Amino acid sequence: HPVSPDFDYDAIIVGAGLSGILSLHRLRELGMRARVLEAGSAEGGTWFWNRYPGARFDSESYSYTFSFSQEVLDEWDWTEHFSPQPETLRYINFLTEKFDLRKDMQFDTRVRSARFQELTNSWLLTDEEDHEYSCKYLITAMGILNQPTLPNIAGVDDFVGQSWHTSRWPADSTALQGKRVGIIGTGATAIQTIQTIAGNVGSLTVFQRTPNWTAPLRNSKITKEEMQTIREQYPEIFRKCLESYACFIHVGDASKVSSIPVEERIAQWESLYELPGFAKVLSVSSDIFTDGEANKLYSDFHAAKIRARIHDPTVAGKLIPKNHGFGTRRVPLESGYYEVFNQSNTKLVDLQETPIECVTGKGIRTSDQEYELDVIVYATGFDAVTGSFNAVDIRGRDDKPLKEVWANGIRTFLGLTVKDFPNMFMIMGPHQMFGNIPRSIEYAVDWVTETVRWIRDNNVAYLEATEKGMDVWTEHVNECGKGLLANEVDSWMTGVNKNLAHKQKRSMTRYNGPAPGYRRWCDGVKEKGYADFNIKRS
Ligand code: NA7
Repeated sequence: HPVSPDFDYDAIIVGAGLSGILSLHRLRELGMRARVLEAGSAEGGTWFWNRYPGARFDSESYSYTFSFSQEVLDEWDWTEHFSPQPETLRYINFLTEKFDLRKDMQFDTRVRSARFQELTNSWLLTDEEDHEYSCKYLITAMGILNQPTLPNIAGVDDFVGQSWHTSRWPADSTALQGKRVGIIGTGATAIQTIQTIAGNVGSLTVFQRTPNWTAPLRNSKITKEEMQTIREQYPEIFRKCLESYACFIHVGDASKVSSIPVEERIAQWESLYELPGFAKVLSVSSDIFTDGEANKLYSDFHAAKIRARIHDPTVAGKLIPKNHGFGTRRVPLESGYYEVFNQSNTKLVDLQETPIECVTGKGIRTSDQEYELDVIVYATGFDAVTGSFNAVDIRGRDDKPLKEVWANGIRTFLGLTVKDFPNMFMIMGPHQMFGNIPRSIEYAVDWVTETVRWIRDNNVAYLEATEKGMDVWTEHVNECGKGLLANEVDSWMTGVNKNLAHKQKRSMTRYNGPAPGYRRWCDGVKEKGYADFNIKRS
């Protein structure tokens, strides 16, 4: 029974990644007519677009899996502790088929605008081919890293060889064989790419502006028997994730670095270093995230690990970060990354010593020489978090652009809603808990679904955040971020992208408090009958 017979759909969901898939499934359970509009030619979102060699989870597959369906948990087998992209995409295809979601998904449809219609309290969307779609609820499920950015370097278009951004990797996997390849960037994406392609290319030149801290992933296969054991542990895994600060399975440690005798501390760090996944980031004394001295000690420990793996001490020195401590940017995990720099076909170009001047027809020119290349790979990151919103002309009440509302800093209520944008709900919007993303998606989708159900069952036309709600929440988000060393460092997580003129200053893009606290606050808003919202009765 459609609730909004005057509109094309009850709800439109923008994006067919994990957020969009779950939103569609949940809204259909409510009996709603929902439609997913997706720019890509199939479902998958981040895992559809990012097909670069070596793309994989840095979190345990079984902690990143959706927990909402016992049947899926029973039927789906993960084959690696840290799933590679093709397997994750197959998992998403499996979900889509299992719940017969594709019939309500429209691919190759890039949404150009979404405008709130005050007369009818509805949303009107247009795509790039000028088709229009009307709906009562607008659900944004566009992902936090979906607008790739190329470097703001002169000559990018002059290069005569092949070049691409990592999130637009060509289908031909032999493209790099024997070629002279240059890669710009040393973020999580570059690290996975570099360690995977270095053995196949003719030569590899890595252009590094800022080195990153990275440590061993320690991936391995999951046997059928092991998967059975994991399956039995699912309730425990999800409980641990729910109780932890950022929804990961790794248990945090509230001790202070300085409170542990040196020998004991080193022994603890050595054993964490041997563990798979983020244990070495999340299970260490948590004051490494807030106390510069504690952080320095732990950073020195990792610097020694890096030095021990690189033959040439000068190269090792360049690979060790100097201006930010371990864990103050997203720590990528690696499998043989440092050893690549011991290979004779690999060269590290330190752009702090010799900055790039331009891309030329033949390759890349730095301040001291020109590197001739056949292929340039841009692992240069994304216009993160707000980029996906800015790519669509979203306008609320009085035709007010969302861009304008956020021009002087992001403001939201719960990271889920914005004043003047009635019935617009954001899955993984700014100011939301990111951490272990699928856990955060499941919470946000459930909150939004229950809210939409409440709107329907109470004959409400719309819910809209209030000015006060946005003030209180934005202030809370800012408070939670105080004292974290990560917020004193430029990164996509602090809203900085040096390739974009408007993203040179740090901003609070994400919720930095504990996930259980985030959920308590959002649950409280529901329990109070949404009294913190402006409610318009039908
Ligand atoms: P990131 O983490 O934003 O990394 C982008 C990298 O590209 C980073 O090393 C940048 O150096 C470098 N970069 C960007 N522009 C330039 C220019 N103009 N010149 C030289 N170097 C440049 O993106 P990723 O795709 O690696 O990872 C994104 C997230 O995906 C990651 O955190 C995981 O959560 C998954 P900089 O540090 O800015 O000096």
